[in-house]
Parts: sequence; structure tokens; C-alpha cells
Amino acid sequence: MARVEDEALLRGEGRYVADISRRDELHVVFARSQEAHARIIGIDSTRARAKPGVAAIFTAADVPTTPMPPFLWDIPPEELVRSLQVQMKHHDQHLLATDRVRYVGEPLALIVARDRYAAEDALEDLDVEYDPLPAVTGPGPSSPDAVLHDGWGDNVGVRLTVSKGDTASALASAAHVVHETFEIQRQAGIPLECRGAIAEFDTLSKRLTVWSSTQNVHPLQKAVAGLTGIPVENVRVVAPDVGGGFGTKGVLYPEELLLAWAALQLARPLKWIEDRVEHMQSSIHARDQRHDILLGLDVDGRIVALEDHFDLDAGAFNPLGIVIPCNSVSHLMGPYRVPNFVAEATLYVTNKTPMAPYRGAGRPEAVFAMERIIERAARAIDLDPVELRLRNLVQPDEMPYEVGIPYRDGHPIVLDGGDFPGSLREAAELLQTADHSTESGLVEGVGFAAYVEGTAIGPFEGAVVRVEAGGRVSVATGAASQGQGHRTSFAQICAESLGVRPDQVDVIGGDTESIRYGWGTVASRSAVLAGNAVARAALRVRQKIAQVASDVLEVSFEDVEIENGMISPAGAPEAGVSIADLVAGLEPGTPFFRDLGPGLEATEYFEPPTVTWSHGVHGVRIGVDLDTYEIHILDYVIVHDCGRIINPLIVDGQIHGGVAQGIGGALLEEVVYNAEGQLLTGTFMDYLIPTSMDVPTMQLRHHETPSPGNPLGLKGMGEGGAIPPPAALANAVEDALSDHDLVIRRTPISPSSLFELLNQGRV
Ligand code: MCN
Repeated sequence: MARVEDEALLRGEGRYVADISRRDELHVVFARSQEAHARIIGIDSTRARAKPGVAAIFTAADVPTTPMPPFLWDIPPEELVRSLQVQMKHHDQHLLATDRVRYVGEPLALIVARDRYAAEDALEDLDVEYDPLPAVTGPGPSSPDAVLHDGWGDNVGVRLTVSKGDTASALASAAHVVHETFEIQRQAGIPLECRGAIAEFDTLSKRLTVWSSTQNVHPLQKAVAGLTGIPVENVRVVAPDVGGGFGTKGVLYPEELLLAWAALQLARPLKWIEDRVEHMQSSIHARDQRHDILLGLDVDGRIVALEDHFDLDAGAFNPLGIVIPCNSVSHLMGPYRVPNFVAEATLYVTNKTPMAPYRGAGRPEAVFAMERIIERAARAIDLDPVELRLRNLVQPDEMPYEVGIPYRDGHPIVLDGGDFPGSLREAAELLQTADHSTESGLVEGVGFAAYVEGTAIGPFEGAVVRVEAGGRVSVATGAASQGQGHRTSFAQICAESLGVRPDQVDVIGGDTESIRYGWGTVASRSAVLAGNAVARAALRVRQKIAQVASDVLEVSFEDVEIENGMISPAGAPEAGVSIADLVAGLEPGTPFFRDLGPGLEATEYFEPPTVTWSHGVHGVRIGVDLDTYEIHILDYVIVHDCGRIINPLIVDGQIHGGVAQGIGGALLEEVVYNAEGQLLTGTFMDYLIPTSMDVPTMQLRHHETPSPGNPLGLKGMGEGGAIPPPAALANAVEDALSDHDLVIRRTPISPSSLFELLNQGRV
């Protein structure tokens, strides 16, 4: 089924936050720190206030001093904290910087004016005096005056350790031990639409409405209510069309809270639309990990132990606590049998933009470290890398496979099905072998990377399914789409469970008014959580239909058939009634209403026991141009398994998009700061993203091993495509250049980095 949302979007008829205007609205810009680390001596807004059209200027002295509230998973489960020996320091992040700034782009003041021009003009006249402090631009020890948060003593925000077995002894007695360091650079999610919000307080009804490009309307509703003191039921948060999020819009930011608070103070609608430079400076960044990893093998090439110590550079604040270090740790062993394992993660705060999940959220980093060390091990023992993987992959008959460490929801990790070796073999068969002849002017190489992905984390998501008066069906969920095609896939689920056509179903996501509780779209969770809630609610509605229809049609409950919105006795479609007629018989004043209650509507919430595991293998053939050091992708294959598939077209599109971002991370994208903590990659002139010229046609194969963890058998997949490309591409480049004995230790593998690697000591 084609995506129902596309026609309007392609015609330019989408309605994004920037397209919404409210009567009497004022426009907001944020003054942001231009220093990476400094004490604020003072902010003088006298000149700025005098500018024409300025309505108000708020600094930290004017706004609530309450720190940013918790959001999503920033408080980890108790038992996890104990079992991972988590040491986590707490910090307060204020809505506006109070006495100190900690990164370039940190919000300092809110300028409200009659239009954006007036606000931007006033911004130029805001006088901020700083007393610079030493900037911390990377993990590691720092001098006392460079400690970011008061009372911390150092800049270590989180330390955690996960282990099983006896890794030290296993490594000591291993036949081969390979040791390497790998680094995955700082990146940004780069949604097409930057962030933005509008807040409007209605003085008559005392209701506050916020339109935001957020991925999580309900958590934002709660945070706005908490800050403003308005009862949560009087706060409505709506995410209209959203042009991509990728995790970037899945955290709580000060800007939208401040907008809501200021709209209340001024009793005027306020609008803020982030521009791209602002986005690069102050929307979250991601990745930025350094791994020091050892792999031990026995004489037959079987893994005996894995040890990894890694650092994360979190930027100035750590909004999601242990989420990313935990994700990396949980995905390090991947689809492999690893009897002895230890991983230690250390998260540092630095004077950079805060880090949070971006498509993959700790998994691409783990897969890069693991798949690269496997590749190095294969070379060290002179074994085909595919063969080495095959010797170590968990076999289908070992499923469900207990990995032996906990997931970040506190439950043990259990890989719940899939044919890992089958996927690798198929990918290897699909990928054309490298042509080492160099006749084409390119040196060719192939690389593979395998991954597993814990998807669909709880706690819950819900759905309201209702048959409207005219017979159309509406579905509301707490999941909010940023491009994932929920309107299509949830319509399909509802249609199948209820017995209507998908085109009879209208899906509403991202509006707190349409469903009471919700969590949102992050962590590849919507298909499983919202999807199963939709199915359950639709089935309950179906039951009521059958109950009423068995009376109306004078057949038994079991003999009621519902198909394409028509309800009929089994085998006699001509004797049917429409769903619209049936719902009319449930209005107040009808006999059925008195017996069965009004209308056809059900609300259900789905709480999964724990995550469910997708997996896949990517294979790539590349050619390196030894004149320009460019890498050309010649062939790209993907074999993956996300359980039962709702919509193959959407799943293909999700994978294509993910791979495009993975290629960006492998070859092009990097957020770069200088030694003073100034951002050097503030525009697309410097931050390179892949274009259609860089993204190849892909061969895609789906396997469908139903998940045992939910009635529909689904596993999530929205992130999977982005996870293995950096590892697969690095492996391929190393294969192409195997004569040169080089090790790709970091991404992006840019032409200049390859040039340096190939000409070490010669330039
Ligand atoms: N699907 C399916 N069959 C399955 C699993 C999923 O047909 N077995 C469909 C779903 O119904 C949904 C889509 O595939 O339409 C993605 O589903 P899911 O894996 O549940 O992921 P979410 O919907 O929760 O989306 C979140 C995920 C994440 S975490 C990031 S980051 C990401 C991604 O989705 N951001 C995206 N894909 C994105 N795609 C777009 N266009 N924009 C983003 O911001």
C-alpha cells in the first residue's frame, strides 16, 4: 500500500509549525552564548529594549529558576543502576544560562518583538559581558577551573561497567588477541525542518496550546504544565507535520518551555522558528565515542572474550543519563556468541552542545567497534571475514538466546529469533565480488557488518479507535510521526483488525487532545507499541460490532462477518448492513445504546514485557580512486529481519533513509570544534551531508521472523538502516587497500583522511 501522507507533502500542502500563524502573534529569537565556557559578568538589555518593535526581553533573572524537568528515560531503573555499578552525577540545567555558559549556542535570553526582523535587530544590541574560562573540548582529565558543573570535582558524568564470565583469564589464555582503538565522530541528526514552536494562552478558557515539531507531545505537555502551573488537562501540545526528527526532536529543550511560559506572561501568542545555524549550534549532537577494544579468539577462530573501554563526549549537559552508554554496551556483542565480556563506559561533559540519541543511539558506535575488531581479527589470523563471522554467529536453533547481561530496561537481554548466519550468507551471495584488477581506475574492496537492535522499549503506547457517525474510523495514538508513515501503517493495522478498508481509516498522531497518555516516537517503538495498541482497540470495537450485528442480523456472534466496512451473516454478503448504519443504532435513544452503551469506541494501551530484537547484515562493494582518494559505492546489499512487516514500501524507505544517514556518518559528516570550543561546522558548507549523488541503489531482502513479544509479531526497524553502514564501509575500504596495511580507526573516511593514512610519513 502506498503512503497516504505523501501526496499532500509532495504538493507542498504539508502544514509545519512555521506554516501556522496565530492572530496577534509576536516573534521570538534567542540570544545564545558566543563563548564555550565563561562566567557571565552581566547582560545589559537597555539598548536592545530601545529598539523599535521590541515587546519584551527575558534573561535568567526573569524566568523561573526551576531546572529542566526529567524527560523520557533520564532516571534509570534502580536494579539497573545496581547491576551495572552505575555512578552518575546529577546537574541542573536552567532554562536560560544563569551565572555561567557552557557551550556556544546555549540560550541566554529571549527577545520578543513584533516580527522576526525587529527581534533579530534587537539581538545585535544585547550586551553580554563574559569572563572566559578554559574550554574543555574533549574527554579526559581537566584542571579544577575547567570543571563544568559545581560540586562535581571532575567532568565525568557517568561511569558504568557490565561484565559476564572471566574476561581477563579468557584473554590471557586465548590463542589470538587483537587490540585496537576506534573512534566515531560527533554528528548531528539534520532533519530537513529545524525545530520550532508556537505557544498561545487563551485567557478566556485558561488553556495553553503549544504547537511544536517535537517527537514527544505528551512528555512535553507534562513538562509545560509543570513549569507554568497550568493543569495538565488545560495544556494541549500538537505536533503538526514534522519534517524529520531522528532523535534531535526527541529531547526536552529549554526553548519550547520558555515560549510557553512567556506566552502566559505576555498573554500573546509567541512563535519561534529555529534557523539552520542555530540548529547546528544548539540542537543536540550525537555519536562521539572512542573505543579501546580487545577481542580474544581460540585456535579455530571462535570468540573467547571481548573487552571494551570507551569514552563518550556528552557536551555540556547529559539530558538522557545512561541511555546512550547503556545502548552501546548492550549492542557490543551484537549477533555473536561471546562467553566472556566486560565493557566500561565513561561519559564526560565538555563545552560542546549536549549529546542525545540520534538514529541508532549508541548502536552504530558499538557496531563500528565490534565489526571493525572482527575484521582486524580476520586479517590477523588470515581467515575470510565472512567465515570468521559465520563461526561466531548465534545459530537459529539457539534462539531464544540469553546474552547474559541486562538491557537498559533492567530485563535480561534475550535475542528472540532470526537466522543470523542465513542473513550473512544471503548478503554475501548478493554482493558482487570485488574486482581487484584496478582496470576501472578504482581499487575495489568489499565489507560486511552485522547487527542486532533492541527495539520498541516501553513503558507503553496507546490508541483510541472510534467509528465516527458517517462510518469512517478514526485512530488516535501517542506516537507522533516525523516521516515514518504512521498514517498509512496504523490505518492498515486498524483496517485488518476491524474489518474495514485502510482508506476508511484516519490516523491522528501527535495531539494530546486525542488521547490521554502517550510517550512518543523514538527508539523504533511505534510499530510495536502503538501498532499493537491499535490492533487491540480495533478488536474490541469489532467485538462490539459483532455483538450488535448478531442481534440485528439474527445470527450467532461467531457468524458475523465484517469486511470492507460491511457487516453480514457468514456467506451472505447481500444481507449486510454498513458500519455507518450500525453506529447510528448506538446513539442515545436507541435500544442498543441502553444495553451496550454509546457508539463504537475503544481505548487500549500496550506495555511490552521488554524490547524485541531485529537484526540485519549490510554488505558493500566500493572502489577507491587513488588519484582523488574518493570512495565510490558500487554495490550495496541489505538483508534484514524486523519480524512481521506491516508495510514493505515503508520499511524499504526507512532502510534507504537510514543507510543514507549511515553513509553520511561513514564518509562525510562531522561536527568540528576548535580548541576554544568554537563550532567550525555551522553550515552545510562545512558540515557535509550526503546528496542523491552519494547514495547508491540498494538491494534489499526481508526476512520475517515474528517477534514472540507482541501479538502482531512485529519488531521495530526505524533506526536499523543507519546502524551498520560506517562499519561495513570502513571494512570495505580496508579490504580495497589491503596491500597498504592501513587501519581505518575513525570516521568519516574523507578523501583527506585517506590521503593521510596512505601517505603517512611521506608528506
Ligand atoms: N514498520 C513496518 N513493519 C515493521 C516495523 C515497522 O511496516 N515490522 C513501519 C512502521 O509502521 C512505521 C515505520 O515502519 O511506519 C517505522 O516504524 P518503527 O520501527 O516502529 O519506528 P518509529 O515509527 O517508532 O520511528 C522512530 C524511528 C527512529 S527512532 C528514528 S531516529 C527515525 C526513524 O524512525 N527518525 C525518522 N525513521 C525516520 N524516518 C523519517 N522519515 N524521519 C525521521 O525523523
